Amino acid sequence: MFNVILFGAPGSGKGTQSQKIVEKFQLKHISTGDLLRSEIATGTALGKEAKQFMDNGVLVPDVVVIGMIGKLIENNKEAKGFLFDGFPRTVAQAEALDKLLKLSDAEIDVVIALEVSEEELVTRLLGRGKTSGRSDDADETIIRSRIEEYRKKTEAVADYYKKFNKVKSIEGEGSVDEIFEKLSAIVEQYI
Ligand code: B4P
Repeated sequence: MFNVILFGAPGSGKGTQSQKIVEKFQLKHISTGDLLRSEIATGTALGKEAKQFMDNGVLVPDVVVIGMIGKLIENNKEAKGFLFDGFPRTVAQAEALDKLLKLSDAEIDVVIALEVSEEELVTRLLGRGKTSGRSDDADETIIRSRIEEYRKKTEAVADYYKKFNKVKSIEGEGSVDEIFEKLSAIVEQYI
């Protein structure tokens, strides 16, 4: 089993590149952002709780997100591998993920970090906000809060995996295809 985390700030291209990578390498895509938005769209209790956090640009509590992931890994044991997109976002989530994978005798093989400047992140997210209908993309103040959450809580996740020598960083600015080529070259070293 091959497991990869696509890591980066909000708007760094995780969702965009994940779709291409899972298609090329036949991995199971796990995006906590997509899962939470689907809970909101169907009006579940979990979705109602998550919405309050997401609309304010802050992270959803670890316990909510970790519970969701546990079920998914359990239900997809036959997968060739997982691509985690937007998860883990805190060190507690990273530690929980390691434990969950260990139950299947698996581990994270590589964390690929997309490096993008803050101004480019804001430009991209405001651009997406014009058409996506996502309330967290519509307002620059909320976008800046999300980036601050990333600096305060999520950057430490890269440090956690650096201790195990699992992080590869790539420049996340340039065309979608150029970045995809760089990402694919890294994944090919492991598959
Ligand atoms: P997510 O859904 O994970 O989304 P994201 O970080 O905003 O964006 P992503 O990085 O995937 O977007 P992309 O660049 O592809 O999170 C949303 C919220 O959910 C969080 O704020 C949080 O509240 C909650 N949440 C999710 N996971 C959680 C967790 N584990 N724990 C707690 N809370 C959690 O796309 C951005 C734009 O850039 C697009 O318009 C795209 O077209 C464009 N773009 C992409 N690549 C480009 C390129 N190379 N050049 C130009 N534009 C590009």
